[in-house]
Amino acid sequence: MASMLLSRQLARCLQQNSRLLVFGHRYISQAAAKIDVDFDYDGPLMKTEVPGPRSRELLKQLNGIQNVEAVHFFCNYEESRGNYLVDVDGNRMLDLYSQISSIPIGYSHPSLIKLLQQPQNLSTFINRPALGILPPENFAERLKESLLSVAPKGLSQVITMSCGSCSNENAFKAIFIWYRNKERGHNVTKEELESCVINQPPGCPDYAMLSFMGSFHGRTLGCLATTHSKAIHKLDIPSLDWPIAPFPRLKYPLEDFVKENQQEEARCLEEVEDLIVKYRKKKKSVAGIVVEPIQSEGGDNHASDDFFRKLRDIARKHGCAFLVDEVQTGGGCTGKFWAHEHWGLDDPADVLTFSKKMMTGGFFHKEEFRPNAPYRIFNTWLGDPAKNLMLAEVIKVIKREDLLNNATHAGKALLTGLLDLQARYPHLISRVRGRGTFCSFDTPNDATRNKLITIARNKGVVLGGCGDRSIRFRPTLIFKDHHAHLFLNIFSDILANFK
Ligand code: PSZ
Repeated sequence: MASMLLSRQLARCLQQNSRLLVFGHRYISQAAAKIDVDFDYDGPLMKTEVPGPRSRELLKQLNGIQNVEAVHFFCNYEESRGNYLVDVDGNRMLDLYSQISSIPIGYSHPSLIKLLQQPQNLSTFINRPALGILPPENFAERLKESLLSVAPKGLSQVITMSCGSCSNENAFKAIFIWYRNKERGHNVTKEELESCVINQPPGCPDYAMLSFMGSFHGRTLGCLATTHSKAIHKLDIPSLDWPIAPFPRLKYPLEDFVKENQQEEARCLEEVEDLIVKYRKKKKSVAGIVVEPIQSEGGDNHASDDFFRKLRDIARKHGCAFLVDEVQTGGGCTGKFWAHEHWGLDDPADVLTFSKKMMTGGFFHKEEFRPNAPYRIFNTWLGDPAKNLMLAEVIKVIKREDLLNNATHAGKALLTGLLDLQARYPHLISRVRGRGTFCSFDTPNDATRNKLITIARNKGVVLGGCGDRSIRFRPTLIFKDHHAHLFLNIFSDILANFK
C-alpha cells in the first residue's frame, strides 16, 4: 500500500516536472515511469535555505569543540531514504554526491535494515574482533560471499582495512616487502634488522612509489607522498622524494582531438619511464606505480583505456608493481564492478585497493604479494566483519537489481543531458565527461562552480566539486534514469537564470 502511494506520488511529481520544462526538452523518458525502488522519495522538498536555522544552531554548538568550516549542513539520517538526503531543517535533497561517493544502494535500504534486524547477526555488530589474531568461525566464508565474489580477475587474495588511506598505506607496504624479497631473497641480515628500527638503510631501503600529478590516494603520511591534488592536503607535512609523473590532460570533445590526446598520453608515458630510470640511477628504486582509473579529487581526469594498458606494460617491463586505486571508482558506478575492467588488460593489476561503496576498506592482490611472515601487514581491527556482512547484502542487491547495467543506463541519460546543457550553455559548462554515472563537467572558474553548487543545493540537489573548477556526480547505484531527468530539469532552470 505504502509503495503504491509512493509510486503514485512519484508519477505525479514526474508529470509536474515534465510540465516545468521551459525549453521543450523532454528529459522524462519511458524508463522513468518504471518505479521499482519503492523506499525512495518522490522528489526534493525544500523548506528553508541550506544550511537552515537548525543546522546553523548545531554548527555553533560543534564549533565549540572542533573546526566546522568544512561542514555543509547537519543531516537527519533516520529520515533519509534512497537517493534523498534529509537535513535537520526538514529539507529533502536529491543526493548526487552520496557522502563523497560512499553510499552504494541508497540511504536506509530495506535489505540492510532487514539484515540488521536479524537476531543471528547481532553478535557481529556488538563484538568487534581483532581479525588478524581472533577471527570468527565464519570469517573465510563471509569473505567468500562478500569480497571474493567480486574479486578482480587474477587477484585471489584479500586483506581488509578500515578506510581508503589505510588500504593504500598497507598496499604500498605489501609492494615494498614484495620488491625487497625479489631483490634480496628471504635471508634477512642482522644489519637489516638493526638498521630498520632506527629508520636507516639497509633495513629501510630507499624505495619509492611512482604517482601522478593530480592524484589523490589518501592523507596519511605515506599516501600523502603520492597525493598531489591540492595544497591544502599537503601543507606543512613532511614528505618523501618519490617520482611524480604528469597525468594526461585530455581535450574535449574527445572525437575532435584524437591525435592531440594520443600525443599527450604518449608524452606522459614517456615521462613515467624516464622517471623510473632517473630514480634508479640515484639509487632509489621505483617498487610500484599507483594510479586511479579516473583521477577523482584532482578534477575527474580521464585517460584512455590504451593509456592504462601501456602503463601496465611499463610497470611490468621495469619490474614495478601495478597498483590500481579503486577507492572511489570501485563498486559499480562506472557500469563495471571495477573501473579498470574497462581497460581490457591481458595481465591483471597486481594490487587493487578499495573502500567507500565497498563498505570496508582493503586490498586484493596476486598471490606473490602475500606477506611472507605474520604481523607484517597487520593492525588491531583489520577491517570489521560487520561491514563484510553488509557488503554481502549490498552485492546481492546489486546483482538482484542489475545495478551495474543500471549505472550504465542512468549514466547515459545523465551524460546525454549534460552534453545537451553544454551545447546550450557553453559559457558555463565544458569538458562534459563520464563513465557510467561517474560523470563531471567543468565550469569557468572556482567561484562559478561554488555558486552553482550552492544554488543547486537550495533547489534540492546535492552536488560535489573536485579539482579547481569541476562539478562531479557520485550518485548511489540506485540512481535511475528518472533521477537523471529530475536533476537535468532543475539544473537546466538554474543555468537559464544564472547571472
Ligand atoms: O578530503 C578528503 O580527505 C577526501 S575527499 C574524497 C576522498 C578523500 N577520497 C578518498 C580516497 C580516494 O578518492 C582515492 C581514489 N584513494 C584514496 C582515498 C582515501 O580514502 P579515505 O578517505 O577513506 O582514507
